Amino acid sequence: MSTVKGRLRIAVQKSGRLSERSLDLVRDAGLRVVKGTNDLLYRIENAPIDLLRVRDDDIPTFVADGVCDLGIVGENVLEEGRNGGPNAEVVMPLGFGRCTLKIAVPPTLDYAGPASLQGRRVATSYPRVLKRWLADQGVTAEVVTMRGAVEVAPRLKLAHAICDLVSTGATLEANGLQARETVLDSQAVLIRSPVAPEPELADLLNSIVERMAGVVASQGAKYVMLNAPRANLDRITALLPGAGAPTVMPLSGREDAVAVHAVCQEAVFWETLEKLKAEGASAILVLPIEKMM
Ligand code: PRT
Ligand code: ZN
Repeated sequence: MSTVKGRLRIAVQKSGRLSERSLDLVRDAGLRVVKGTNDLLYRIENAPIDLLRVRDDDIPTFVADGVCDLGIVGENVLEEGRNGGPNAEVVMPLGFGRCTLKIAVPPTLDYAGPASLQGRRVATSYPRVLKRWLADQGVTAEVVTMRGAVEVAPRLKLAHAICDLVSTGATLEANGLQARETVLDSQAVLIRSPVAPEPELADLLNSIVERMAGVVASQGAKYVMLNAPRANLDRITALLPGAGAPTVMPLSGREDAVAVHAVCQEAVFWETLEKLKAEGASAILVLPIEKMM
């Protein structure tokens, strides 16, 4: 596959856990996605960009080789793809697709730390990441590579332990396995090719990256407006989570109170509102933020 002249390419997972959220991010960055005749390629209607829809395992290589300019993939897949060749650069974490690569063992294995894996067999779909971790721990174990259904390996006596992705932990529990070590914390990341795009496309590429950064930054962020008694202003602004310098404005006809507007970078919970009220804040409004730059 080679690059198409005059068009940028973004690699996204075709179908799987990251597909929906990846498309949402592309759309939220203002790109209008139209399905092509070909399932592999979606076109962007309002910019010279194509979305290449592939298996997630292929995304790091496509981006590293410059076949795609950007890609959205799990850190776990990116780390597994590292092979000493050219690498895609991580632009930023995207806040979705969170999971943890963990070592899990059946209760029959007496586990007292990584040394308990010495000389044992460990099944995984992430052999490279696991081998690096075992080496860091100074443990020699046999790594059994499985494409899927890793969690059944101990029951089938294929392995003594597993190293697999966990999100809720339900799969481990259903298979009677206990998580013992964290090998890697992962989430979806935006990656960028080390190969520069055609010069005419460089500005477009940077603007897409910037817009995506804006979308990610505004996720979970809220705009908070409230009225505060002057006397408690410091205590009230201290309660606003992740707010930089809030805007403080006079309220007409009221000497004792001011209006406070703030962008809160973190979630605003009911508990926070209750504490604000207890400090005398009133007319509290919490609004979603659509875009931020
Ligand atoms: O077809 P393609 O190769 O593109 O997809 P895939 O089957 O390789 O991957 P997919 O779609 O299952 O996952 C894509 C990415 O989502 C992964 O690479 C991770 O970055 C991320 N992700 C987040 C997860 C999970 N959460 C997750 N829970 N990927 C897999 N799982 C599996 C895990 O392997 C285990 O079997 O879910 C099970 C455990 O889930 P819990 O909730 O029971 O703990
Ligand atoms: Zn995959």
